[in-house]
Amino acid sequence: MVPPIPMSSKDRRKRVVAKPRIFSGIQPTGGFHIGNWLGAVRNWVALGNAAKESGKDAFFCVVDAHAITVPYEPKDLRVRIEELALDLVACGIDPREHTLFVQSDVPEHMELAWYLAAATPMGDLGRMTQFKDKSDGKDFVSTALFTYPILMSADILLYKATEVPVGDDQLQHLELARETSRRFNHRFGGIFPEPQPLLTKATRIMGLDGDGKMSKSKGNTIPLFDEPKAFWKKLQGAFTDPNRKGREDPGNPEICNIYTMHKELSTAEEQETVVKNCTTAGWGCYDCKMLLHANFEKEVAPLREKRKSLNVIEVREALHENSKKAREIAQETIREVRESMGLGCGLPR
Ligand code: AQP
Repeated sequence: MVPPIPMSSKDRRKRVVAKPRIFSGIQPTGGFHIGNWLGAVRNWVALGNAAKESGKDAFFCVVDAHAITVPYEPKDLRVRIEELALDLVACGIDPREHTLFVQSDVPEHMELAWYLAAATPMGDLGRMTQFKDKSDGKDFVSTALFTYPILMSADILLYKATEVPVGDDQLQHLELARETSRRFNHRFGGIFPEPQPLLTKATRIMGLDGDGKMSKSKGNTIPLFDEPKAFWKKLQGAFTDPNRKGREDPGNPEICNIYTMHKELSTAEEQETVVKNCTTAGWGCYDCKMLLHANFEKEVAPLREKRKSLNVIEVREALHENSKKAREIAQETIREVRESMGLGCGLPR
């Protein structure tokens, strides 16, 4: 076997032209909620459908290796992976059309994360706000929680993804992935494209308590697939504009989480009605929430029915098949990375 020719500095500076490809992931850390749906997954479905039309690939991943960075129950994890996969399929991610798979079924994610760690300064990880939020006041903080953003960079770069639909909580991590791509290319040769974020209008749905974003681990969520009664009970108690202390106080829709969701789910006319009645105290928050709930129901009721009709064995088999497809691409990237980094004995593994 002839050893690979070392890359010239001109080659290293070469701009990487990658096939347009969408990648995004979601953690199986608890109940799939309206923040995940409005902030990310609804967009995945739209982008996935558009991608199909234009011949672009779309990869969607249940990122179970990320879910073990915080304390968890092993017996619950497999159930959560399966539940989340069903949620995603019910939302419209068709595993026959798109590569929906489970992250740890493709071990190359973890391998690339180690290689990328060699090109990621520790200081960059220390600046990540999600690490600060999730480690603050905890007795046990895993090393994996600190290196989480490297694994996320690996998830994206492994498939040379060019577009990543996320909520704004993930923008900092995505910026690190872009920086890692640049750093790696400069040091070892042009392999990775620079992935671009794709945001929805609902980039941040606040928690029901108004204390930070809606988050599975904070228990401040409305699960998307809750039955209407349970859904309404939670929505009714949701935090709104804090200045509307009484029914007669006019509100400011622009600082109200309920209006953020109206922007995603209600017609332009309905949004106008909401603004008018909120700013003049014509409506109380209850009325505004009633309209929002009705509009949620219009979209979610068919998804809820679809979810009930899904066959879990078929979904599991589809995940398995898709992981094989993902692995083919992943192994090719790893081969390139190992060659450019000078790893291994020189013969194929
Ligand atoms: N509140 C939110 N508003 C808008 N988008 C959100 N996302 C999450 N919460 C909101 C987006 O959903 C996608 C999947 O998120 P994730 O589960 O992988 O991780 P996360 O951002 O950490 O979500 P959670 O619910 O807060 O999970 P835990 O509590 O386990 O950390 C991402 O694109 C995210 O931006």
